[in-house]
Amino acid sequence: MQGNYCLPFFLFLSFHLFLMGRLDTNLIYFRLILSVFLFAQLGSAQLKQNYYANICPNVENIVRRAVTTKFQQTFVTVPGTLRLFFHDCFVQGCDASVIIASTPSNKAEKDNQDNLSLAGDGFDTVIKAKAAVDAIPSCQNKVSCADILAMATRDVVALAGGPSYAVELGRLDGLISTSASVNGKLPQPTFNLNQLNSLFAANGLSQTDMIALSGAHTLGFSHCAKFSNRIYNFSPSNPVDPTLNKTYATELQGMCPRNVDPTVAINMDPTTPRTFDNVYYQNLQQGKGLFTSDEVLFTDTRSKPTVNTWAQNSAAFQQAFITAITKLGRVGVKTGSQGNIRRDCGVFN
Ligand code: HEM
Ligand SMILES: *[C@@H]1O[C@H](CO)[C@@H](O)[C@H](O)[C@H]1NC(C)=O
Ligand SMILES: CC(=O)N[C@H]1CO[C@H](CO)[C@@H](O)[C@@H]1O
Repeated sequence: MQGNYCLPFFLFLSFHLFLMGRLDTNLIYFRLILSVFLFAQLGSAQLKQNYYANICPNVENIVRRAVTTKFQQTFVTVPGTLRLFFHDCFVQGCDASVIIASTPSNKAEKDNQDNLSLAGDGFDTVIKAKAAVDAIPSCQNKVSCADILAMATRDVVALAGGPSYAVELGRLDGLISTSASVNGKLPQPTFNLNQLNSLFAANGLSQTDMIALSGAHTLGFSHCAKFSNRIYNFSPSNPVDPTLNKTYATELQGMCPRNVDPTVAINMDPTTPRTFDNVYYQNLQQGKGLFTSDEVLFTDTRSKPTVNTWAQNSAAFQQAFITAITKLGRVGVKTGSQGNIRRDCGVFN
C-alpha cells in the first residue's frame, strides 16, 4: 500500500539530488534512516488479523456474543450496522467518526442529512459490544470503536446468512467528526456507473468491489423519497423509469403513494429481504433494482457481465464481497497521533 511508494520515492529523490551534485554521504544516511523510519510508520498502518491476540485475546468472541444478543432482539441491527460501517469508512476513513454525537459546538457526521436512516440500532450494536469488551478488566480501553464496528459488521453479515471472513484489525478511533465532511463523500441513489466508479476509486475500490459491496442492498430498508423520482417523474416522456420492471413499479407505487408519510420505508430486496444472498443480482436482471445506482449495474454493459455471473454463482459473489469489504475496511485507517482508543464511542476522550 502507501508504504510501498516510500522506497522508490526515496531512491528517485536521492538520484535527483545526486544529479544536482548536492548529495553527500551524510545526507544519504540521513535520508535512508528517515525513509526506513517512515516506512515503519506507514507499515504500522497495515491492519492484521488477530491484532488483539496478546491485548484482548477473546475480543472477537465477546463482540460476536453481544452482536448475536442484539440480533435476537431486532433484525434491524444487520442492515443498520453494515451501512454504518460503509458510511464510516467513506467519510474520513474507518475511524468510528460516524458514531460521535454532536455537541453544541460541533455538528457531527451522523447529523448530516445523508445519514438518514442510519438506524439507531447500528450505533447501539457498537455501543453494546464496546461495553461487553470493556467489562473484561484486561480489555478495558484497549479495543477501538472502529475495530468493534468492523467486527460487528463481519458478525451481522454472517448472522444474516452471508459469508464468514477473518476481519483485519488495528484501527484507531478518529479525532474529528463534522457534518460538513460528509458532503460529496457518499454515493447518491441517482448515480450512474461513472459516478459510482469514480467515488469508489477515490477510496481505492475497483468497479468489481463496488458491484460486490452494492450487494449489501440485499438487506434493509429505503425511504420512499430515495427512489420516488423513478416511479412518478422520471422524465417528461416517461414518468416511470423504463428500466424498472413494470409489475415492480406498480408495487412500488402501491407502497409509496405520492404523498406518503416521509418515514415510510420499504424493503430494498423485495424477494429475500432478511437474507444476505445473491438474489440482489437476480433482481437486477429482472428490473427490480430499487435505485438508479442499483439498476445501472445491469443496464450498463460494462458492469452487466459481473451482475450476470454473480446472479448465478453465489460462491463467486461471496468471495468478491469478502475481498471488497476487506479493502473497504482499510480506507483511511488512523495510526499514531491521528487517533486514539475512545472510552465512549460517541464522545471524544
Ligand atoms: C453503491 C452506492 C450506494 C448507494 C447510492 C447507496 C444508497 C443507499 C440509500 C439511498 C439507502 C436508503 C437510505 C434511506 O432511505 O434511509 C441505502 C440503504 C442501505 N445501504 Fe446503501 N448505498 C450504496 C452502497 C452501499 C454499500 C457499499 C453498503 C454496504 C456495504 C450499503 C449498505 C446499505 C444498507 C445495509 C442499507 C439499508 C439500511 C437500513 O435498512 O437501515 N450501501 N443505501
Ligand atoms: C418482472 O417481474 C415479474 C414478476 O415479479 C417477472 O415474472 C418478470 O419476468 C419480470 N420482467 C422482466 C422484464 O424481467
Ligand atoms: C441516527 C442519527 O443520528 N440520525 C440523525 C441524522 O440526521 C438527522 C438530521 O440531519 C437527525 O435528525 C437524525 O437524528
